[in-house]
Amino acid sequence: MVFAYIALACYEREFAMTPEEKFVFDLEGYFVIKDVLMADEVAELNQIIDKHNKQADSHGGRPSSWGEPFKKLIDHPRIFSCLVELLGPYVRLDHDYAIFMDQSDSRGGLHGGPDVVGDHWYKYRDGVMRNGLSVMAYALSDVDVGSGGFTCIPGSQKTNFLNYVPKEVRQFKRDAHYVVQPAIKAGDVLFFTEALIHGTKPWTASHQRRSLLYKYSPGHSAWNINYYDLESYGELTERQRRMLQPPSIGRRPRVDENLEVSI
Ligand SMILES: O=C(O)CCC(=O)C(=O)O
Repeated sequence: MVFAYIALACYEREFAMTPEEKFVFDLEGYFVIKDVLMADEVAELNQIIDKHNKQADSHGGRPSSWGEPFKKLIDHPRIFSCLVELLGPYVRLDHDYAIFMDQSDSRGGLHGGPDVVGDHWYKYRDGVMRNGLSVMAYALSDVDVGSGGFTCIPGSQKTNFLNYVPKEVRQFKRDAHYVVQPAIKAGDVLFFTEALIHGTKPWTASHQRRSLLYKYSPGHSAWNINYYDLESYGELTERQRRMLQPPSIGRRPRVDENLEVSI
């Protein structure tokens, strides 16, 4: 087990954020991590959703509790180093839900932004980036430019004029050059800070949009009022156990070290 952890740590180090990814995230407030899931893994998740008729949003409960392949996404090796880099070594999973959209479905307009609620923030100091509530959104179907879905104002995590975004732009009634709807492939993960102004453009593609949103907070804070019931998850790794803890400062173990368990 100790060896397994050392091997995992070495493997994950390979996925540390590159200087270019850090540059892009600091500049734009989001970035796409390519090919986190292979085609067969995406297919497996979609099959479970179809077979068990899993529902989105609050009707469907938490995807992290939909079975082992979904539980693995909490701290998938490809995203883990980014989480520690951007939310710190006490990062916790705050809540998770799915968004499924069929053609013509719409949801809310642009929202979020720096300091809108206490938990939406982005800070940089001395080479270190930190965020409040932030999202790893796993795409389970392709999103082309123009299909709709996740939309944002790149760089707005640092805006000083949050309330100056016109209402008609926020509601997608008028296009603006500074509003972007990025393309994402099934298996990619889009990371964004909730300090970014973002929202959901109506879905125009004929296939269903499927996105799993795993939302993380620094260890000392919470956005959601409901904490995870660890007992309902069956077997968890020590790292997952730490990441599902309710928020605290005192007696909080780091998620990235001293994970050895007896052999
Ligand atoms: O992925 C999306 O459609 C946007 C999600 C969103 O608005 C949010 O996480 O607050």
